[in-house]
Amino acid sequence: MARALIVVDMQLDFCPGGRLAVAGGDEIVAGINDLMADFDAVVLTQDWHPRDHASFADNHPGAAAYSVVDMAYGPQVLWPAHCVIGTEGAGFHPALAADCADLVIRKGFRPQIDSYSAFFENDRRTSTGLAGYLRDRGLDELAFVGLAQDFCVAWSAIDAARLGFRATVIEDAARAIDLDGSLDTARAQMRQAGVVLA
Ligand code: VGL
Ligand code: ZN
Repeated sequence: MARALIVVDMQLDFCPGGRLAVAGGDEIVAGINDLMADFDAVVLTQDWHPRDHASFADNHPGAAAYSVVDMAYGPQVLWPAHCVIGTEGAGFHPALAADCADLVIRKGFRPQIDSYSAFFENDRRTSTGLAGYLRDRGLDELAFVGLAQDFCVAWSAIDAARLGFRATVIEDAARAIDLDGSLDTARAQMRQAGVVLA
């Protein structure tokens, strides 16, 4: 039984002052750093979008940020442009102990598909390769922290549970966007999928 800490999207654009800021996003950095020592492995995810990414409202003339459109793979929230490849906002929060990570997994780099989950892109089929990495290393118990609890953290934890990993979300070390009750919905869906909320 080996345990991995999966640190989701602790990037400047998701912290106060960033382009898709999550309230209190920077408050959890120190706690996440402290948690790292308790795990056999640390994986960071990094939201990593080309400028022409289909999840950006800017790339849909006339569409408002936070509206929902139908993509080939289903409904997609349109976000303000964020985590553009190579920009400062796509970088990790400078206080995050990113040097302690064994693996950094980037997601959302295909222009036409968003990727909330650390395991699958939003078409639910295109794999990021993370499950194979974890299985090869015998990491079967996963704890999720980071941003945002109701999107990337939740989708990652639900996929983990469905893939047969033991999945926990450490809620003290996560913060949510909370769009139209999305945090309550995500918490219910996580419980339903067998994710432990700690
Ligand atoms: C996220 C929206 C768009 C997240 C990423 O990290 O939760 N949310 N891209
Ligand atoms: Zn994104």
